[in-house]
Amino acid sequence: MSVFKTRLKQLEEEHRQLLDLKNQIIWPGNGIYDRFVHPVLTAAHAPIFWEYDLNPDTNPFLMKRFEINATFNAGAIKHDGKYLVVARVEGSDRKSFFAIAESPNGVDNFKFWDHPVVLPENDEPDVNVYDMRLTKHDDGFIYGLFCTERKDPNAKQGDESSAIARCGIARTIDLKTWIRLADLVTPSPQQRNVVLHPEFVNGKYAFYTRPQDGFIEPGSGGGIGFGYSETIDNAVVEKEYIVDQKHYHTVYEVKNGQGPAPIKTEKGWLHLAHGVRNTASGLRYVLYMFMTDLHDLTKVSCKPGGYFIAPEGEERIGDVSNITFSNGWILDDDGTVFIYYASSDTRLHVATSSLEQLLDYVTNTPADGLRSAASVETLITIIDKNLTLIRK
Ligand code: M1P
Repeated sequence: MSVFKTRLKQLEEEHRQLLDLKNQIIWPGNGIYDRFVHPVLTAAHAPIFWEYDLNPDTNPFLMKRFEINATFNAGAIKHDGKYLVVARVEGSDRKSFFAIAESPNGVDNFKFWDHPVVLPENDEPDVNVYDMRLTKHDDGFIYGLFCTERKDPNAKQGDESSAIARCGIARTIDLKTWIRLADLVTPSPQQRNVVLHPEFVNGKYAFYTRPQDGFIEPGSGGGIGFGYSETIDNAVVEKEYIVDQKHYHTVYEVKNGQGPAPIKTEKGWLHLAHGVRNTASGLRYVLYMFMTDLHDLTKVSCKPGGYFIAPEGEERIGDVSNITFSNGWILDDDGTVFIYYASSDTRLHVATSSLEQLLDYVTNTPADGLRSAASVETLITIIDKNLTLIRK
């Protein structure tokens, strides 16, 4: 057998084994959610026919012709009984694009659809697109809001890294054909992590935003904002109300951002977000949760202190290390919640929980007391209650 055929056979066998791999819960967990042994999506999940030219005449060495570097930050939705993620797929050229992978159960056997998403461009072409949040809106469409990045036209000569981030908007019915709408207009010079609220609010479209002064540095921005637009076709948010601010000496000290669209519950809207702080080894991204009032979407009604998910073990290492990021979750009919989170801008994982557990977590976990002494006080309350119970 030729080297070409031998290698191809081996590649196909390894790929098949990866896609067939069953995932297992890591016990005993923390009672809030379960982590799983294997990531659900990695660069190695990319179909062989994406990366290689499979014609021995034009590719006798069976070389990769289009290398996939990473698959991470994915929007998520249950559609036609399948668990779908719209992953940020990044090639070795650093460009990201979107591709859908589906699983029969939400925790393993994710398989990419044959083709990536063909996202129409508008008049000002995107240089890079990433981090799509999916929202099934009351108006009947599924929306994908994502970051569109373009070079800063005012960058000084020689500055090849300054960029402008805006919120791109596309909509679909079947997740196959996408219609591109105008980018969202807001008062902030930079926007990432923009999410469409699933319901009309007083007849208007409502958006979670993240105002920011610079591409990386939030400056006077940071914080999860909220605003309204009369239309979605040429959406304009004239005023951003800050719902959840960055705060000194917390896990969201430098900046934060809404994760997926919030989930409506009897007690309020359940939110998953990421918080960022700076350390000697760079920015650290963790996930945290909070709840907003059913009748006042700008009012935080509950907020546990600290992080919900932080990078652990191999999750800590990747292209941009020490990062957990989530922009997709699925609430299933039986109350199971599938939380898709990426680690270190490299791979995608799932954690499973239930609405009941998440509501318990959000409403009963002590808030951040914002001082060491307050943390000690909280801890002593827990210890003393437990000691009374144990020694009874
Ligand atoms: O590299 C970490 C994350 O950085 C950005 O998030 P934020 O806008 O909150 O800083 C995004 O580029 C995100 O994709 C990335 O995971």
